[in-house]
Amino acid sequence: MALSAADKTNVKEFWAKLGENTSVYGTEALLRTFLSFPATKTYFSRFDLSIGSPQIRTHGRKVAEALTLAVSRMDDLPEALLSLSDLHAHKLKVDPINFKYLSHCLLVTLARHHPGNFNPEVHASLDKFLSYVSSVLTSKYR
Ligand code: HEG
Repeated sequence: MALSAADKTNVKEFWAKLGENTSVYGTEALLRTFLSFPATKTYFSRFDLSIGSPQIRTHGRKVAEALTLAVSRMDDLPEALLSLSDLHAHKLKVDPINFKYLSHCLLVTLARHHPGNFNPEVHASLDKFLSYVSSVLTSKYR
Protein backbone atom coordinates (compact mmCIF):
# COMPACT_ATOMS: atom_id res chain seq x y z
CA MET A 1 0.00 0.00 0.00
CA ALA A 2 1.76 3.11 -1.18
CA LEU A 3 1.30 6.48 0.35
CA SER A 4 2.01 9.23 -2.15
CA ALA A 5 4.43 12.02 -1.33
CA ALA A 6 1.39 14.28 -0.86
CA ASP A 7 -0.19 11.79 1.57
CA LYS A 8 2.99 11.69 3.64
CA THR A 9 3.18 15.47 3.76
CA ASN A 10 -0.50 15.77 4.70
CA VAL A 11 -0.13 13.27 7.53
CA LYS A 12 3.10 14.78 8.87
CA GLU A 13 1.76 18.34 8.79
CA PHE A 14 -1.52 17.37 10.42
CA TRP A 15 0.23 15.30 13.11
CA ALA A 16 2.58 18.16 13.94
CA LYS A 17 -0.44 20.29 14.82
CA LEU A 18 -1.67 17.83 17.44
CA GLY A 19 1.18 18.78 19.77
CA GLU A 20 0.87 17.38 23.27
CA ASN A 21 -2.69 16.20 22.76
CA THR A 22 -2.08 12.91 20.99
CA SER A 23 -2.53 10.87 24.19
CA VAL A 24 -5.87 12.51 24.89
CA TYR A 25 -7.02 11.72 21.36
CA GLY A 26 -5.75 8.15 21.62
CA THR A 27 -7.75 7.72 24.81
CA GLU A 28 -10.91 9.23 23.32
CA ALA A 29 -10.59 7.04 20.22
CA LEU A 30 -10.22 3.92 22.38
CA LEU A 31 -13.25 4.81 24.46
CA ARG A 32 -15.29 5.44 21.31
CA THR A 33 -14.15 2.08 19.96
CA PHE A 34 -15.24 0.24 23.10
CA LEU A 35 -18.61 2.01 23.15
CA SER A 36 -19.41 1.77 19.44
CA PHE A 37 -17.94 -1.69 18.80
CA PRO A 38 -18.30 -3.55 22.13
CA ALA A 39 -16.79 -6.78 20.79
CA THR A 40 -13.41 -5.01 20.86
CA LYS A 41 -13.62 -5.04 24.67
CA THR A 42 -13.01 -8.80 24.75
CA TYR A 43 -9.31 -8.17 24.08
CA PHE A 44 -9.06 -6.01 27.17
CA SER A 45 -10.69 -8.34 29.68
CA ARG A 46 -8.17 -7.50 32.39
CA PHE A 47 -8.79 -3.74 32.02
CA ASP A 48 -11.18 -1.54 33.96
CA LEU A 49 -13.11 -0.13 30.99
CA SER A 50 -15.21 2.48 32.78
CA ILE A 51 -15.02 6.09 31.59
CA GLY A 52 -12.02 7.78 33.21
CA SER A 53 -10.22 4.48 33.78
CA PRO A 54 -6.47 5.05 34.15
CA GLN A 55 -5.85 1.85 32.19
CA ILE A 56 -7.66 3.27 29.16
CA ARG A 57 -5.67 6.50 29.52
CA THR A 58 -2.37 4.64 29.71
CA HIS A 59 -3.27 2.48 26.75
CA GLY A 60 -4.51 5.50 24.77
CA ARG A 61 -1.11 7.10 25.32
CA LYS A 62 0.70 3.97 24.14
CA VAL A 63 -1.37 3.76 20.96
CA ALA A 64 -0.80 7.47 20.31
CA GLU A 65 2.95 7.12 20.84
CA ALA A 66 3.06 4.20 18.41
CA LEU A 67 1.21 6.29 15.83
CA THR A 68 3.60 9.20 16.33
CA LEU A 69 6.47 6.79 15.74
CA ALA A 70 4.69 5.49 12.63
CA VAL A 71 4.32 9.05 11.29
CA SER A 72 8.07 9.55 11.62
CA ARG A 73 8.87 6.15 10.06
CA MET A 74 6.43 6.00 7.15
CA ASP A 75 9.22 4.98 4.79
CA ASP A 76 10.19 1.88 6.77
CA LEU A 77 7.00 1.15 8.63
CA PRO A 78 7.18 -2.67 8.67
CA GLU A 79 10.61 -2.43 10.33
CA ALA A 80 9.50 0.28 12.78
CA LEU A 81 6.44 -1.71 13.88
CA LEU A 82 7.98 -5.17 13.82
CA SER A 83 7.64 -6.00 17.50
CA LEU A 84 4.14 -4.49 17.72
CA SER A 85 3.17 -6.57 14.72
CA ASP A 86 4.37 -9.75 16.43
CA LEU A 87 2.57 -8.75 19.61
CA HIS A 88 -0.83 -8.17 17.97
CA ALA A 89 -0.76 -11.28 15.81
CA HIS A 90 1.06 -13.93 17.79
CA LYS A 91 0.42 -12.96 21.39
CA LEU A 92 -2.79 -10.95 21.43
CA LYS A 93 -4.33 -12.60 18.33
CA VAL A 94 -6.34 -9.49 17.49
CA ASP A 95 -8.74 -10.20 14.63
CA PRO A 96 -7.85 -7.74 11.83
CA ILE A 97 -11.39 -6.36 11.55
CA ASN A 98 -10.85 -4.57 14.87
CA PHE A 99 -8.22 -2.32 13.32
CA LYS A 100 -10.88 -0.86 11.05
CA TYR A 101 -13.01 0.01 14.07
CA LEU A 102 -10.17 1.69 15.93
CA SER A 103 -9.02 3.54 12.79
CA HIS A 104 -12.55 4.80 12.20
CA CYS A 105 -12.74 6.08 15.78
CA LEU A 106 -9.32 7.71 15.48
CA LEU A 107 -10.49 9.59 12.37
CA VAL A 108 -13.69 10.74 14.08
CA THR A 109 -11.74 11.90 17.12
CA LEU A 110 -9.16 13.82 15.07
CA ALA A 111 -11.84 15.39 12.87
CA ARG A 112 -13.85 16.62 15.81
CA HIS A 113 -10.84 18.23 17.53
CA HIS A 114 -9.29 19.71 14.40
CA PRO A 115 -12.16 20.48 12.02
CA GLY A 116 -10.27 23.30 10.35
CA ASN A 117 -7.31 21.12 9.40
CA PHE A 118 -9.32 18.02 8.57
CA ASN A 119 -10.09 18.84 4.94
CA PRO A 120 -11.03 16.08 2.45
CA GLU A 121 -7.43 15.62 1.25
CA VAL A 122 -6.09 15.30 4.80
CA HIS A 123 -8.96 12.95 5.65
CA ALA A 124 -8.05 10.70 2.73
CA SER A 125 -4.34 10.74 3.59
CA LEU A 126 -4.96 9.95 7.26
CA ASP A 127 -7.28 7.13 6.27
CA LYS A 128 -4.60 5.67 3.99
CA PHE A 129 -1.99 6.08 6.70
CA LEU A 130 -4.11 4.27 9.31
CA SER A 131 -4.86 1.52 6.78
CA TYR A 132 -1.15 1.14 6.19
CA VAL A 133 -0.40 0.95 9.93
CA SER A 134 -3.21 -1.58 10.33
CA SER A 135 -2.00 -3.72 7.46
CA VAL A 136 1.49 -3.84 9.00
CA LEU A 137 0.11 -4.69 12.45
CA THR A 138 -2.03 -7.49 11.00
CA SER A 139 0.51 -8.81 8.49
CA LYS A 140 1.56 -11.69 10.74
CA TYR A 141 -1.94 -12.73 11.63
CA ARG A 142 -1.84 -15.76 9.39
MG1 HEG B 1 -2.88 -2.52 20.33
C1 HEG B 1 -1.10 -3.27 23.18
C2 HEG B 1 -0.60 -0.03 19.59
C3 HEG B 1 -4.71 -1.66 17.57
C4 HEG B 1 -5.44 -4.58 21.36
N1 HEG B 1 -1.20 -1.80 21.20
C5 HEG B 1 -0.62 -2.25 22.38
C6 HEG B 1 0.55 -1.47 22.65
C7 HEG B 1 0.68 -0.56 21.66
C8 HEG B 1 -0.41 -0.77 20.73
C9 HEG B 1 1.79 0.48 21.49
C10 HEG B 1 1.45 -1.63 23.90
C11 HEG B 1 2.58 -2.54 23.58
C12 HEG B 1 3.50 -2.73 24.74
O1 HEG B 1 3.14 -2.41 25.88
O2 HEG B 1 4.61 -3.21 24.50
N2 HEG B 1 -2.69 -1.11 18.86
C13 HEG B 1 -1.66 -0.21 18.70
C14 HEG B 1 -1.87 0.54 17.49
C15 HEG B 1 -3.03 0.08 16.92
C16 HEG B 1 -3.54 -0.95 17.79
C17 HEG B 1 -0.95 1.62 16.98
C18 HEG B 1 -3.72 0.50 15.67
C19 HEG B 1 -3.66 1.70 15.15
N3 HEG B 1 -4.73 -3.05 19.58
C20 HEG B 1 -5.28 -2.58 18.44
C21 HEG B 1 -6.58 -3.17 18.26
C22 HEG B 1 -6.81 -3.99 19.34
C23 HEG B 1 -5.62 -3.91 20.18
C24 HEG B 1 -7.49 -2.89 17.08
C25 HEG B 1 -8.00 -4.81 19.67
C26 HEG B 1 -9.25 -4.42 19.51
N4 HEG B 1 -3.21 -3.72 21.98
C27 HEG B 1 -4.34 -4.48 22.19
C28 HEG B 1 -4.19 -5.17 23.44
C29 HEG B 1 -2.94 -4.79 23.97
C30 HEG B 1 -2.34 -3.88 23.02
C31 HEG B 1 -5.20 -6.13 24.06
C32 HEG B 1 -2.31 -5.26 25.31
C33 HEG B 1 -2.82 -4.34 26.39
C34 HEG B 1 -2.25 -4.72 27.73
O3 HEG B 1 -2.50 -5.82 28.17
O4 HEG B 1 -1.58 -3.87 28.33
